[in-house]
Amino acid sequence: MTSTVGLVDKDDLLTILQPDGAVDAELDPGVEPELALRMYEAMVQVRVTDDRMMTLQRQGRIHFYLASTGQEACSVGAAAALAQDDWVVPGYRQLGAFLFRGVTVKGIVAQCFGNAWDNTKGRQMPVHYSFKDQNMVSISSPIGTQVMQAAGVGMAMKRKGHRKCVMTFIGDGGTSSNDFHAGMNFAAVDKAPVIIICENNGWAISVPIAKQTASETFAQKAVAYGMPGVRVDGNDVLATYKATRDARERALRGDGPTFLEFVTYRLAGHSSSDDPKRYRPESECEAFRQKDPLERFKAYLEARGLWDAQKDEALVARCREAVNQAIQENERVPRPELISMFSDVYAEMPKDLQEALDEERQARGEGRFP
Ligand SMILES: Cc1ncc(C[n+]2csc(CCOP(=O)(O)OP(=O)(O)O)c2C)c(N)n1
Ligand SMILES: [Mg+2]
Repeated sequence: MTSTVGLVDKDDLLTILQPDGAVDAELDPGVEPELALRMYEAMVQVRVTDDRMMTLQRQGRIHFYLASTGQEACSVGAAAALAQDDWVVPGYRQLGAFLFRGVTVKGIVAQCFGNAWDNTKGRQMPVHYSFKDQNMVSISSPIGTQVMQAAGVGMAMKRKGHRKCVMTFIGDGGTSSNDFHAGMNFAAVDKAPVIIICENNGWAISVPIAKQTASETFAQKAVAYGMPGVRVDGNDVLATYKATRDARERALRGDGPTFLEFVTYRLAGHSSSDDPKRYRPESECEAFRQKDPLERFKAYLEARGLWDAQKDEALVARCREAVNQAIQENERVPRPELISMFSDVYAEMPKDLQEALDEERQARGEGRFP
């Protein structure tokens, strides 16, 4: 299969899927029908979940949300290229990776409510998921830190002789952080099995990429660290899948890390606290709406005879039902037990913590938050 390494300049862009669903035969990763359908279903579930959860935030039923609308092909394509025992150090726009790796919509919604079903026990901001069973570590809010964490995980894997890899995500804005540079350097010097994906969505809240970097592309940064870089069409799920699969093969061969720039666009606001109309023209979004990753992949599935309008309608309805049911169930779940605030840190609770807990219990009556 044709090598994709070295596509780092501004005219380079690994693209496999055409807007009409046609495929570049030379680059086609040959995804089996079952996997292709799983990928599409995850992408639709992300779109529908984001839409519903954003409305929930506007209704005041959760206090924060962050969507990945327009970027679904990045997380899903990359996650589909991994094995289940690989590890992921995610950022906050990786709902697709969580769902693809088997996290349930119910678990996602619980975390956004911060209730007793939330496995982070209400200690994290909404959308800052962590699912141990899926080898997905807790999302760190300070941007860039994921790259250092992933470099460390990869270095540990190498020392333990594990034949697996770790994948991490960062935004275009995150590449200006110290941790990005330190993580890239450690991973490359150590030849650690790490895949670093930069989702270049054009913006870091209100800062455009022209003000973020003087490099012509983000992929070029890989060259300076001595690792392969690839500039990938992030709205083409076959391209994100293939680039990640190739990077994983290199990592498992012992050839070290790869840096992938997924060129995409953030169609929604940065988060529920942001209004993008204040800093960017609507026409910019329109250009990317024409490159919708879902429409493109749907056209491919239809061209392969795997999909039609009726199946699509049924899938969207199923995805809506999944999220609506998850909300209904989660809204009835109480807050985490008071004791959870004091647990998980020490094997045996120290005296001062025990006293604080007793005081809280006395002040609040029963063992729950009021
Ligand atoms: C170290 C640090 N500085 C600032 C912030 C506040 N902040 C949160 S997201 C963000 C922008 C990130 O942009 P980008 O990396 O492009 O990711 P995107 O949101 O576009 O996916 C900023 C500045 C933070 N979380 N951490
Ligand atoms: Mg960005």
